[in-house]
Amino acid sequence: MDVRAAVAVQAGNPLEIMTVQLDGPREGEVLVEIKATGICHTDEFTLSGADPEGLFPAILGHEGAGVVVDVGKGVTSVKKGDHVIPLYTPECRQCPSCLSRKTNLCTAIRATQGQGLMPDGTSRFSIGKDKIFHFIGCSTFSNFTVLSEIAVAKVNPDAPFDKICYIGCGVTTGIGAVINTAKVEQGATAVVFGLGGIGLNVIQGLKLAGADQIGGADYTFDCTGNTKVMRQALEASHRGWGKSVAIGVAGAGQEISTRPFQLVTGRSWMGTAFGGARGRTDVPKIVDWYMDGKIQIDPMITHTLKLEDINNGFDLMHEGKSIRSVVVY
Ligand code: 022
Ligand code: ZN
Repeated sequence: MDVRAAVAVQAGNPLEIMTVQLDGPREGEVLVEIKATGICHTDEFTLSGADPEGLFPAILGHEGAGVVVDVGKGVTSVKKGDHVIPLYTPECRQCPSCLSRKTNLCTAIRATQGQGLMPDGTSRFSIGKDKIFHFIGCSTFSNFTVLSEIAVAKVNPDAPFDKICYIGCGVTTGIGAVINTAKVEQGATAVVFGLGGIGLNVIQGLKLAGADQIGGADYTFDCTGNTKVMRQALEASHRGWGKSVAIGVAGAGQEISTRPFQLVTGRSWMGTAFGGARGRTDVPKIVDWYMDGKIQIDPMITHTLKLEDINNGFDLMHEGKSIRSVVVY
């Protein structure tokens, strides 16, 4: 079928809005009509060419929400009409990582996902004879995309797509880092470095966790991806028990450092991907928290754009003028 997509043709160039071909879902896959997608710094990082694993041409985007319109053979967990959020961290519930209960980093389709391909080693997107790569198993900068069944979370159908798409990355990453990774307790104090689309969600996670004061330092969170800030965050955490969580994605080949003294005096340095959230289990709960008014999303969505204007969303991010831009199809 023909679909409309913003294609990352070449590193460093703006996205090109075009019609591309999408094959239907194969075994274990679902076809999803994407209704809205956020624009995240990780899309920008890949588009810029700074990510050595970035593949081109590709359809970027990983913060989406939409409706299942077709399912491949053997798909049982979702059906046509279900509302879903794509997951760049899937949850198969069968691999050693999922069974360990100690990590959210499912390995079931990790290898092909990193190669921009579906689990059978092929791409569903093409222009004529040329294949276009998928991006971290999502490719939400297209009005339709094919996803692995284990990489979709079925969510409350009453929830608005243009808000809950943000739960596909920033909201879950920020709140999850507090609840799942740091395990912040009532009355704790915390410092958050970097108050963008993720840092603000760390703050609302801290509120949920009952943190006493966002300004002390039992827990610190880096939401910048800057390795100097990561060091400051560790060293700003409390002697004896401080925990510092790296959330920001640093450039390829960068290293972090501190004096071992900082660690032997009881500080812990940790990191998190997708807030330690188990996608199919935790994402629907976060959507319900939003619908129940337990968390906020609307005030952080500063701009809403059409697909044709997606490059303006990247400009707003560069200029520091947006927290989140959302493309509505
Ligand atoms: C997305 N991220 C941050 C903001 N938007 C983000 C954060 C962390 C990762 C990916 C994206 C991440 C951390 C650790 C890993 N990834 C490796 C996980 C693993 O090896 O199992 C990561 C993920 C997916 C991909 C690459 C790196 C990919 O599909 N290419 C989760
Ligand atoms: Zn993201």
